[in-house]
Amino acid sequence: DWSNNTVTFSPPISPSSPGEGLVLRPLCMADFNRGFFKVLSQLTKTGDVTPEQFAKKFEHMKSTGDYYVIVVEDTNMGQIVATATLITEHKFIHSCAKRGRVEEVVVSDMCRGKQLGKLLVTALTLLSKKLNCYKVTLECAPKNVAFYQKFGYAASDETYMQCRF
Ligand code: 16G
Repeated sequence: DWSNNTVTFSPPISPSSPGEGLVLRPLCMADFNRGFFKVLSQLTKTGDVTPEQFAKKFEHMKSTGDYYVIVVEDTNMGQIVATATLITEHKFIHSCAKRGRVEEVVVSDMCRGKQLGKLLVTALTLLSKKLNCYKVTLECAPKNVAFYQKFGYAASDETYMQCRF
């Protein structure tokens, strides 16, 4: 069982079979024209990103080897319907370990109820383990805490702080 038994899928979808007419794969350049930003805009402000800006940023991310941006495409529509990213951050601590960060988990409102969020988070959490991250973390809205708990995430006694510009 690919998902390591604790998380169950019914119907039994998996990364290689995410559902009828759907495919799960890494982000590619052409996804700019498949509504990738439209999906991201359901999470937060994306700004008006040009194709050139997207290409430059994406090339940079790929060159680091630390960005695992995955998408679900509706192949009939040729549209991205969900996305999530795993980033590995390099550390000196923990014997020069890596820490995983799960970011930008979004499922299009058109595609809710298909277990896609569950699929993406399970896949990236397992990937972080495979990549030998000593921990994997995420920030989420209070209403999503119960969702992430299903995958083994727990609130820590550390406080998340930020300084916004
Ligand atoms: C959520 C996202 C985070 C994203 C942030 C954007 C998950 C698990 N968390 O916290 O990755 O960067 O929203 O919000 O998807 P912001 O625009 O207020 O920074």
